[in-house]
Amino acid sequence: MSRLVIIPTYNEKENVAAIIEAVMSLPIEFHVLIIDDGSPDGTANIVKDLMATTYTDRLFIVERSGKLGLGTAYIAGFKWALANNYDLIFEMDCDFSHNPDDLKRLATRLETDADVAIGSRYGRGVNVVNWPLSRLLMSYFASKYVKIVTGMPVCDATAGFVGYKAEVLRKINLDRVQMVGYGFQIEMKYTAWKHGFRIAEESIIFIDRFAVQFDGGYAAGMDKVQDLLFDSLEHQQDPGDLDAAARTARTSTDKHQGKQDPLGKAWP
Ligand SMILES: Nc1nc2c(ncn2[C@@H]2O[C@H](COP(=O)(O)OP(=O)(O)O)[C@@H](O)[C@H]2O)c(=O)[nH]1
Ligand SMILES: [Mg+2]
Repeated sequence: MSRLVIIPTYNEKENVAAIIEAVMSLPIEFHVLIIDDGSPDGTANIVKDLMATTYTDRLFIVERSGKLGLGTAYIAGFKWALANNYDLIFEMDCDFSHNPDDLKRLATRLETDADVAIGSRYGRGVNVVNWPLSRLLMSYFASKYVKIVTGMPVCDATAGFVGYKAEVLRKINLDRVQMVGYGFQIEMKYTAWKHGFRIAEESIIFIDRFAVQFDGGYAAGMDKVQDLLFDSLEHQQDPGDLDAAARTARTSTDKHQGKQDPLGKAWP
C-alpha cells in the first residue's frame, strides 16, 4: 500500500520541517506532498532543501503562485496523488492541530474496513482544544445539522483530517467539486457516501495553534452553513446523474466566489 499525506501550507515556516519529520518517522511508510501557495515566509524553500538533502524520494511539492485557498489546494493534491498512483491519500494541516501519529489509525481503517477514514473531533464528545466557545459551537452544530439534513452517518462532517482510498477520489469527479473552505470538506464526504463508500470515524483530539477571535456571531455562521449545504446538495444529490450535474454545474469561481471563508477562515 502506498500512502501519501497532502499538507497545504501558507506561511508555515515554523512548522513545516517538524511536521514532515513527524510523518516520516512514523513506523509505517508515508510520502508527503506539500501544496504551497507562494508563502511569503519562504516555506517552500525549507521543503525544497529537505527534498534535496533528506527525503529525496518521499517528499514532494506543488507550488502555486498565490493564496488560492484550501479547497483547490486539496483538489490539486488529489489529482497529483492519482497521477502518481498512490493507494491511500490523506489530508492534514501543517500546524499540528492534527496529530501526525493519528495517521496510523486512519491508515488501518482504510486497510481494513473503510474507504474514507475521518479524524473526528466529535466522535466521542467534543475533543477540541484552544477554540473559543463560539467557534466550537458553530462547528459542532454545523456537523449536527449536516447529519440531520443529509442522513449521512458522520459526526464531524467538516473535518479536515481525512484519509481516502484512491478509488474514492477516482470516482468523485474532482473537477465538479463546487465548494471551497469547510463546505469543501462536507461535499467530499457527502459525495463519497452517496456513491456508497464506507465512512469510518476515528476519534482524535484537535488542538488549535492558538485561540482565534471569532466575531461573526453564531446565527450568521449557521446561515452560511445552510447556504453552502443546500448549494452542495443541489449538485451532488444524484451521483448517478453526474453528467446532468455537469451540464448545470457552475465553476467554483463564479457562483461560490467569496463564500469560501465567510468569516475569514476555512472553518468550522
Ligand atoms: N496551500 C494553501 N494552504 C493554506 C491556505 N490557507 C491555509 N492553508 C493551510 O491550511 C492548513 C489549515 O489552515 P489554518 O490557518 O490552520 O486553518 P484553521 O485551522 O481552520 O484555522 C494549514 O496547514 C495552513 O498552512 C491556502 O490558501 N493555500
Ligand atoms: Mg489550524
